[in-house]
Amino acid sequence: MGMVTTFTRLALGSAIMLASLGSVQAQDDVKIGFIVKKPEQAWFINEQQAATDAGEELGFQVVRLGGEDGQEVLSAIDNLYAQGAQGFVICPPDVRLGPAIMNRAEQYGMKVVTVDDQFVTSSGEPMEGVPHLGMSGTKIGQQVGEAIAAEMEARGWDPQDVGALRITNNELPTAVERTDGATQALLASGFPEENIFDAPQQSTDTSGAFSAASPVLSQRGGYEHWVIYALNEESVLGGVRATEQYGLAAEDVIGVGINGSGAAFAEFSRNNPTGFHGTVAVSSTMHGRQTAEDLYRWISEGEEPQANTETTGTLMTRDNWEEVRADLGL
Ligand code: FCA
Repeated sequence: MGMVTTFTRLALGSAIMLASLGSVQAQDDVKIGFIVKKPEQAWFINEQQAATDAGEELGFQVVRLGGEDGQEVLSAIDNLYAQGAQGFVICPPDVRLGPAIMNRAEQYGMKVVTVDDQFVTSSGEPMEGVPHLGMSGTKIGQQVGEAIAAEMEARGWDPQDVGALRITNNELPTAVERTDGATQALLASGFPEENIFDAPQQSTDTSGAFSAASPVLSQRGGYEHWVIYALNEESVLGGVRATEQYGLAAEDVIGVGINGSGAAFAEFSRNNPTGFHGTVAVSSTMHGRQTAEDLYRWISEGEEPQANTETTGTLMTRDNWEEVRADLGL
C-alpha cells in the first residue's frame, strides 16, 4: 500500500513539473549558444554548465559548443543559426577574430555577448559595441603579486635569490593586464626587476606554459628559489611542472594562479603540497550564469546588457580552498 501511494505521488509530481516546464518553454522559445575557446578546461566546463543551469531555471535553451580556432567558431555560428538560436555568448580563441565573428552574427541577426576575453578591433582597441563580462585583470593580477610577495616573506626568502617566471600571452589583453598587475605588485614589494624572466606561451593552457617555462629555467639556472605567475592557474601549473622536471623542490617554488577551477582543486587535494601555492579564484559560475541570463533578457525583453562588467577575485590556498569554493558557488 505504502509503495503504491508513494508511486502515485511521484507520478503526479512529475506530471505537474512536466506540464509547467512545457508551458514556460512554449512561451519563451529562446535558444542561445555558449561557445568557448577551450571546452576541455575546467573553467569553461563550469561556465557552460552554469549557463545551462540558468537556462533550465529561467526557461531558455543553451547549446554548448567549442570554438578552438576561427573556422570552428564560424561553423559553430552557422550551426546555431540553423538550429534557430537568436544569439550566443562567446569566449573567442583569438580576440582579433571579433570583427569577423560580428560580421557573421549580424548577417544572421544574432545578438552577441563576450565573456572572459573581449574582442578587439583591427587596430587592437576593445570592441566597445559588444557587451562584455570579464575579470578586472589588473586588480586580480595585483592580488597574485601580493600573494607571492607575502608568501616569500613568510618563507624568509631574500628577493635577490629568487627568479620570477612570468608566463606571458601578449596577444590577449586580459592576460597582459593580469601579468602586468602581478609584476607591479611584486616590484612594489621590493622584488628586483632584473630577476623577472618572460616565458611567452603559445596557448593558454598547461602544456603551452610547460613548453614556454622549461627553456627559461635551464637558461637561468642560478636562482635558489622561483616564483611563477601567468594569466591562469592552468599555465602556472605548467610552470610548476617545469620546475619539478628541472629538479627544484616544492618548498623552493611559489606559484600563484588565477581562476579557482577544478585544476586548482585537484592540486590542493594532493597529499604532498607542490610549488602551486594558491590561486585567485573568480566565480566561473557567475560568469556563465550572468552572461547567459543577460543575453536571454536582451533577446526576450529587448534589454541590452551593461557594456562592460568587471568581476573580482579571492585568494584561495591549500588552507581555505574549500571555504572559498563554497562561497563562490563553485
Ligand atoms: C581567459 C583564460 C581562462 C580564464 C578566463 C577568465 O580566457 O584563458 O583560463 O582565466 O580568461
